[in-house]
Amino acid sequence: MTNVKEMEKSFYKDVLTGLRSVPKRLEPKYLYDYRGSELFEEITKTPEYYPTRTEMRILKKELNSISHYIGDDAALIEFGSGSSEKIKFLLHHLKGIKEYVAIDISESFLLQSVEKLKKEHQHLYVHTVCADYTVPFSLPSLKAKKKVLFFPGSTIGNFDKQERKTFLNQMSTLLTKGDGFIIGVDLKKDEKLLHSAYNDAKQVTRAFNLNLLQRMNRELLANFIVENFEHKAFYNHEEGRVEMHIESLKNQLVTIGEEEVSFQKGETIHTESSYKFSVQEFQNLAKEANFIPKKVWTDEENLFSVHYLEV
Ligand code: AVI
Repeated sequence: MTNVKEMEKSFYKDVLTGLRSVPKRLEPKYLYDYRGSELFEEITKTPEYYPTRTEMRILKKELNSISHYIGDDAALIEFGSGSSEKIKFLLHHLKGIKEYVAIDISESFLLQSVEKLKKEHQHLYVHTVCADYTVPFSLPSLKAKKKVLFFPGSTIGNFDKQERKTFLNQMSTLLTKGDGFIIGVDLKKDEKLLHSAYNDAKQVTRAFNLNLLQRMNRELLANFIVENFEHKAFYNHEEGRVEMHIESLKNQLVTIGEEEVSFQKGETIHTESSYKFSVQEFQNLAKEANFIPKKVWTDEENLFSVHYLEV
């Protein structure tokens, strides 16, 4: 597990390394400070951002089938916040979930959202783990017979090739035979739909991306002038991913702590990749990490998929 102080130190180090590399890049996990997490929640409610809504529809439609795979005495272990409609829905309808573990990088967001869940589900054992799940960590000891990991929202798409391999391998080592993994995976689709999902009319995604500059100003005493930068998101066909960048609108010098970083006009910071997969592509990845694909649920338009894997 990584504690908060260590996370702050590595944020500074990673920012300097990332902004001095060519091309400039920052890890997407840094988009999620408290404000970033709030903005992400807002994105999920925009009409253009179909993944959250579609995944929720799949969970509702397939509740009986999901219940069958989860069984009657399971601990559901969620990566991400405990505030989403999805987890509330599953905890409310699946009586086989006896225990819930919420794992999130943002401690304040995690504690606040889990507090509400505890009140609503007084008979549920609830655990919180503040951790960066992209690095190894351990689970608290659990009472339930079976562990089921829950990784909704296609966050797997935000990992690069090596990271997703490491992540899936790590997940399979947290489990023993018969345990399960429910994972949401965004599907390849029409580029126009993808483009508008990451360039919403209300510009919430823009605010989410540019919040990273404000976060560096707040936490690292940087002096980014936000107006001098712009949000840029597009589908990279060859790579099969939506890329999100922050573009510098002029030549400029920015101070971060004691250090200076220069930007050329048009130069970008690559802040996030969001890979899209076919069902087959994802199942192949899962198999490489020793998972057995047991079931896949999709919506009528084939926008999104939810997979049930076993070890
Ligand atoms: C969290 N993750 C799956 C989102 C995505 O679609 O890649 C993050 C996001 N970035 C911009 N909009 C949403």
